[in-house]
Amino acid sequence: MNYDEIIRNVLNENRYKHTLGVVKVATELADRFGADKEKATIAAYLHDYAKPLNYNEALKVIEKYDIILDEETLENPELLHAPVGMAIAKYELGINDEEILEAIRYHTTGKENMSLLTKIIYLADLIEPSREFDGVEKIRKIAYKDLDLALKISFDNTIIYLIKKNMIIHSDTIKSRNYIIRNLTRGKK
Ligand code: DGI
Ligand code: FE
Ligand code: FE
Repeated sequence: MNYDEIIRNVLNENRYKHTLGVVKVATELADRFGADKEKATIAAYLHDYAKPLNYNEALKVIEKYDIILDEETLENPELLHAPVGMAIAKYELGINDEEILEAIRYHTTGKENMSLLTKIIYLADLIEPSREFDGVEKIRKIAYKDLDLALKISFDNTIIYLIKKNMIIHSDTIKSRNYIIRNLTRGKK
């Protein structure tokens, strides 16, 4: 399947450019940390497939494929595109690799015990070259050396951002951070 062509037809120019950046960084990180480069490429291409859908369109996909979601995801249109993207990848594009599906499903919040591929897609999404936010340079540098430390800083950043905006923090975001912190302290002992 030509994922580049699929995505170019689905996303607007900016979102397509973002996606190419995610593909680039995800393959670099896969190289660096020994993940499957082909899976990283496919997950990176497809991760924001559902981004252009509005809330009702997204909900329709969820209902059509009987995807069961928690309330925190359902009440937040920003979060919905990740599980919807997973459903479209699985049921409409025929992706049946569980690792790729997990990486798409959890690319926005992270999850407890993320696979290597999920960590790579989460970080690539955040640090691809067109991303600009305070602290992105620092995460960029650390990501190529220490994935877990880069993730910890990313979760901190996102949670601080959400608090400042008075937004609900998804429990997966909290759980991912807790899990990573346990891992990091264990590594130091
Ligand atoms: O789709 P992208 O823009 O490439 O990036 P993304 O899938 O990481 O989505 C980013 C948005 O998701 C951003 O506005 C912050 C938001 N977000 C991430 N974690 C949480 C969250 N929003 C809420 N409410 N709760 C979270 O835990
Ligand atoms: Fe996204
Ligand atoms: Fe993205």
